[in-house]
Amino acid sequence: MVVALILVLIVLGSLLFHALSPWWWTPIASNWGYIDSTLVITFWITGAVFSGVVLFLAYCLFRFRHRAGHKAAYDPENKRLELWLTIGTAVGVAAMLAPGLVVWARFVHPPADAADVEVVGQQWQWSFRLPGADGRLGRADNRLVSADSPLGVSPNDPHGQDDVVIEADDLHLPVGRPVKVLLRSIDVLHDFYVPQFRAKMDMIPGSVTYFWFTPTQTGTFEILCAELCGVGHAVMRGNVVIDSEADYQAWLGQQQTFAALAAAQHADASE
Ligand SMILES: [Cu+2]
Repeated sequence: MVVALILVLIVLGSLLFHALSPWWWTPIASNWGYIDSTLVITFWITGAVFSGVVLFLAYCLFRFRHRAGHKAAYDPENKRLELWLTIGTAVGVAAMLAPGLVVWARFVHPPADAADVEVVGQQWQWSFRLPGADGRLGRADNRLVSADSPLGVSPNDPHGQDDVVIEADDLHLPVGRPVKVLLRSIDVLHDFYVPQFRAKMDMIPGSVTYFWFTPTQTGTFEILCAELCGVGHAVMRGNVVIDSEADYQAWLGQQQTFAALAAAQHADASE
């Protein structure tokens, strides 16, 4: 009897905690409202199943409690019940997985007008690269990482010369324009995650992963590394600053190109 009551309280407590929790997600600042909807569907299904199963258990504890003169009946198999439980579980699991497949397909198919932005992870900092005036990122390879080219941008690819290289600083992006985020890692697994954009993806040394999003709010949003990447993992932070178009152009005008950075390195070295 006491256990049945505790079970009911666990269900009520869980529902209240969910409804009143202060640790809810941050306000969304991208187009990925779909991802929130998918999570809400999962909460509804898992919440309903959790409440149903635990309340059923409490009911059984109460209804079939020991009473003098009552004897338990043994019913080893019930084909009809098993059939309905199997169908119910299959429908529930499919309802949780199907929306995710639809959202994922959209997440990795950038629109044709999305601008390329490269994010490079390394222990334990973020760097960024934007295509220059030619609109194309130059070739990059981890084997080309050197003092002259800390991100491994090839000095021989003409498309790379005008690339804007932003090292250990904030990335600025214009509001309302879709971006294709190209993710690279120079050393170990990292994961680029900005909670307000609802978007994250692993960065794998030797390959380029990508997703896209459209920032919908101006402001400063913190980047977290969401893949345990060594002792400095927790301090691997940065910011994405979403600007108005004019602020973005002003910021872009102050950034240095790969060619200018390489020239400055050589000038330093020859002093
Ligand atoms: Cu990391």
